Amino acid sequence: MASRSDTHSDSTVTAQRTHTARQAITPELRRWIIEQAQAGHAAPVVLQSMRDAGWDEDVAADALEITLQDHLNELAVQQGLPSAVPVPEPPLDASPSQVDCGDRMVNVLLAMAQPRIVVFGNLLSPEECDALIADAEPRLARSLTVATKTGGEEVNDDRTSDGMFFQRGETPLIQRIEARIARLLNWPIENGEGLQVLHYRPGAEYKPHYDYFDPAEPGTATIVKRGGQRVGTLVMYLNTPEKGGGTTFPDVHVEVGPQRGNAVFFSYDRPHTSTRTLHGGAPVIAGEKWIATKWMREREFK
Ligand code: PD2
Ligand code: ZN
Repeated sequence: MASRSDTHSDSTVTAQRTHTARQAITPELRRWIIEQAQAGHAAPVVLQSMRDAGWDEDVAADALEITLQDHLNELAVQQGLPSAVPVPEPPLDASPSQVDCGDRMVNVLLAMAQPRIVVFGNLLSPEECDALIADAEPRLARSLTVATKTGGEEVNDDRTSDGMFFQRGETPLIQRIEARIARLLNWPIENGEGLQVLHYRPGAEYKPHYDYFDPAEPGTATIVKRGGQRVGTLVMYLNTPEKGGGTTFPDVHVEVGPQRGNAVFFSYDRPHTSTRTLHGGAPVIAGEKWIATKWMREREFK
């Protein structure tokens, strides 16, 4: 495959290819692909058959992926799961070591498919981390979480940190970071909630939880009127705690070590445990921990 260096042309090419693939998926092709999968033929074998029949490799791969994903989604919905929706996604198709975010090259340190987790290095400079902490510190209060029972906010014993929210675009620094994140994750700035800064002291933690709003809770309908569901989370580490304070994903036994300037991203295409995005902030054992979190919604968060 051609190597591509610019992220804008990268996403344009991907979008065109996906469009071509969607157009090419006739009902007959769709039926044939599903039959191949049901007969136990692995994706590379099916792809080779399509190439032998004259298909362009990229378009065939996209058609295969789209068809199988749509089919899996239909099966999931038939079983009562909420429907899958588009999610933020960094441009990692060509396995780049870095993503050009306009004003900064961000390193890709780890990428996991299921659950979708990507760890980034060098997202924020040390000066940006220090400035976020300094701007947030005078405004900290005991953290509240969204109360899905009522749609309001509440103090939560599972989250023993202090926190505050910046308004979206509140300062030039926040604007710069939000624009960088939008490029990194291919997701509109307008769909992001305001940046939240959290401070954990020794012993403080954030017990495992999901970031989406539980559709079974009575307050969720009110919460999602503003921007829809949450579909992605970016946790940015503003300092390096001495011991403890990792971000854990208990379903897959993964722990991300907090390092100043780095970040962990994860997405969830339906508000359901099948996304395996249960995650928590492990207790800080020594030192303190500062993070900034950007949650992304389906639509504009006004
Ligand atoms: O502090 C963390 O690592 C953490 C863990 C779980 C942050 C969040 N969730 C969050 O901000 O949603
Ligand atoms: Zn969380």
